Formats: sequence, structure tokens, C-alpha cells
Amino acid sequence: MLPPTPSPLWTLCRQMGVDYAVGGLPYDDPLNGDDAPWDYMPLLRMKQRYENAGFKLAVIEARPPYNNVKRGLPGRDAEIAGICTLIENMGRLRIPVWCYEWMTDFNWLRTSTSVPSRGGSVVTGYEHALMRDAPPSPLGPLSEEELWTNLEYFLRKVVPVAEKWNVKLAMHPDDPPLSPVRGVGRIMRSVDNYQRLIDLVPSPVNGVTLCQGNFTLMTDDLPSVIRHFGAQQKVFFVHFRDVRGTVENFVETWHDDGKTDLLACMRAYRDVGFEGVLRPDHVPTVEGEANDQPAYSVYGRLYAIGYIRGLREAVYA
Ligand SMILES: [Mn+2]
Repeated sequence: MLPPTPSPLWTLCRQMGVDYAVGGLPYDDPLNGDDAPWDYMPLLRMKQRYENAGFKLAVIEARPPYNNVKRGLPGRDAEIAGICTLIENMGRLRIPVWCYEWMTDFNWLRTSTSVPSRGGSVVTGYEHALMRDAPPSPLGPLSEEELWTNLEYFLRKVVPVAEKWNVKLAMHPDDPPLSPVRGVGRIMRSVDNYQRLIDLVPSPVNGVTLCQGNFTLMTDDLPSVIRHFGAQQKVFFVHFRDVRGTVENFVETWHDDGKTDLLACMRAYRDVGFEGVLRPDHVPTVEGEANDQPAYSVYGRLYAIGYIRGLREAVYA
């Protein structure tokens, strides 16, 4: 994930041999005028920024506002129209994958961003027991069945646009993958529910962001899950990371220190012919870094990129 404002991380990634960028949305475009960040001209200029720095823009991993869509509230059709505009413009600009999610009211959730890890590095963690007395979402409770109904409504409108413009819709899991949280249901939290998503509106563009940190909390055998969705050509994008613990109590880890056999995962991607983009996702904050962007520090990412390149060479050599 390279935020669209150029930074030393851009240069470091080129130096690490990274060729593809996972981008955001151009909220920083100086010429936005009346354009929304998902309109054509800001997106075009953002793509040019990545390309002029040496990256091919492979994925957009940012979303226009769409909480009303997830909740099924008035205003949802206007939000869906914005998403359809984004997808059409991604198609016009040949940006092939959109990473979205179905987490309502709040996004990824941690109970700590300061868990001590190896050698004084710092990672994030989640302990569900600490959430038992958390206040409910101010927007009120929301059931899983309502989330499924609203998801189907969304997909019936968006999938035809994505098919027309050849943009893949890659659903990221709920993080953490459990339900409910603060009274709000979460449905993208199991292998069976992912299959239900795929079968809900069957289409070559309806698929998965295989965020390993979450999927490995849904199964004891992540490589077989990669094969399950890979065999259906549904793995569009990968977040390559790891955790230790259970869904109700876990910490993130260094790539070489988690509960998952990452070499076996890499073999599974090779075996299913995965040809998309894979990014490190969350990493530790290390010595010399402020923990002001937990899980997205710079130096931790450099280690992760080197580790992933090594695994890739081991598997594809
Ligand atoms: Mn992820």
C-alpha cells in the first residue's frame, strides 16, 4: 500500500525492486476543483504519479464513503453511484482490481497498538474480552442477515458495471473476523461465508482479497483455503501477513514469527496459478520509528518485502 502522496517510502520501494503499487484515492489532488477523488481526472493524475515514479498501479485499496450502503439506509443509491463512477473510471484507466470490505461503522479494530514484540519492536493486537463492555455503535445494532441483504443489493448494482469495465471486486475480510462487535454484525469472517459471497451473485469479477492475517484465524490450514478459492479463480489480491493466537485473542507478528507456514502459502499461490498482486500488509514498528502509523511503518515493510521476495524465489525458482 503506497498512499498517493509521494514519500521516501516510494523511493525505498523502488530500491527494494517493487514494480506494482497498491494505491489509495487522490484526496490530495491539487486540481480537484469540483471533482470527487473517484472522478476521471484526479484518478488519471494519480495513476500518472505512480507511473512517473516507476510503478504500475495494480489495485486501488480505498473506498468512497458507503456506510449507508452497508446499513441499507437512505442515501445508499447515491453512494453506490459514486462507487460505480470509480469502477468505470478504473476500467477506463486499466486499473484492474478494487479492494473493498463490508465492515460497518468502523474499520479494522485493535485493542492495542503497542504490544511488545521481538527485540522491542511493537505490533498491534486484539483481545475480545476487553470489548465486552464497550459501548454499542451509535448507529444501533445491525444483524448479519441485514448485512447479507444489503450486500446482495449492492452487488446486483455494482457487478454489472464491474463486468462491463473489467474491474475485479476483491472483498477484504472483517478484521478481526468475528461477530458481532459493539452490536454490529460482521459477515466476511469465515470460509463458508466467503463461498456464500461468491455464490450470491456469480460473476468472474466477484472475488476475494485473501488477507492472510484474517483468513488464518478462520482455519487451521490456510494453504488449503488458498487452493479452495484459487481453484475457482477467485483470489484477486493478497495481503501477505501473519498473526499468533486465536480470533478472540491475537497479536500480529513479524513475517517469520507467526502461526502460519508462509512458504506453504506461497506454494499454494503458485499451484493455483495466482497472477495478481501481493502486498505485505501489516508490519511491526521497529527501532527508530515513531509508532504513529501502527502496522504501516516504513522499515518493518522493508524487511517484509525482502522476506516475501525470498519466499517467492524459493517457490518459483
Ligand atoms: Mn488486510
